[in-house]
Amino acid sequence: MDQVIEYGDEVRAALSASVPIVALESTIISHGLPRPRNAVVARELEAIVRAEGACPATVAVLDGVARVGLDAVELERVASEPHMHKLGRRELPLAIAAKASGATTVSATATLAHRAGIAVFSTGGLGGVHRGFVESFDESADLLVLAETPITVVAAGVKSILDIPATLERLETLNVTVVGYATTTFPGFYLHSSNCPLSWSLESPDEVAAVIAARGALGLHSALLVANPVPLTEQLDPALHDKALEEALEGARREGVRGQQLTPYLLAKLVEATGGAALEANLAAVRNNVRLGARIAVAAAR
Ligand code: PSU
Ligand code: MN
Repeated sequence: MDQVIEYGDEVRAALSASVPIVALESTIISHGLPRPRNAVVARELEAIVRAEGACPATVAVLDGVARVGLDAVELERVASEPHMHKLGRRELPLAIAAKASGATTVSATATLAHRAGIAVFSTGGLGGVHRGFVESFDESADLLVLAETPITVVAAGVKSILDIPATLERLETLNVTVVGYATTTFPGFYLHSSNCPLSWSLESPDEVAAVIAARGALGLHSALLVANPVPLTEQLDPALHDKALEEALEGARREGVRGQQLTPYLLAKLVEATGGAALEANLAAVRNNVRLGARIAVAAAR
């Protein structure tokens, strides 16, 4: 097995027994969700995968070791250690060489999961093109990594703090295959729909598995993004969403927040400005994605 990656016991057993595996990112745990709820959520997400007959593989770097599959103590470290780095793919060699610890974003998680031979990865919402891109040039590294990593990512679209139409254009340019799951519009993360139309839609894990097989047969190197909307009954109230987002963006401008801090800042502000409702919608979206990811992994393994 891979020298640079250490596997958790459950993942090692699943790999050798060909049990379907779902990779889970850790930045959402360390930087995206408030403590101590984040530790509870981390365990809950793993339990959802197991309940569907698949094996969870939460990914992080601990003391310079890239880990695919964390035990209970390691998962707790990711949730509670104060100085976890936020690691995109480009930061992986730095963290490993410095024997540092950090949570992996979508770009780093997709990289390590693919290297570990894991086909499916569930998260909340992808990074993408930030509003005001023409001045800041802030576009998440998630997009470019998906362009060159043949993995299937289940996400509730991209975070609504972003410029969604611009992100969809970039996904097209980068040849990332995008398909709606039981929807004909791109999801809006906290919202069921962003109102941006999608050309393609699938209705079942078996249909997604058929697309994964076709992608493999073609030898494509780009990801498949399964855009899975938060259920309508669990979405954030759209009017509240728009108002809170306006406030959060204004706060970031005023305080000059940028770079790696921007996404965690905006997510936290939204939770604050909605009295916690944004957190509940975020969690509903993530749970929904983790469940679908497990069902897709099971279907793809058949
Ligand atoms: N989705 C969430 N919460 C998060 C993130 C996504 O619900 O915290 C994280 C992911 O790890 C994603 C990262 O890869 O934010 C993107 O950060 P940036 O925009 O700095 O690239
Ligand atoms: Mn950025």
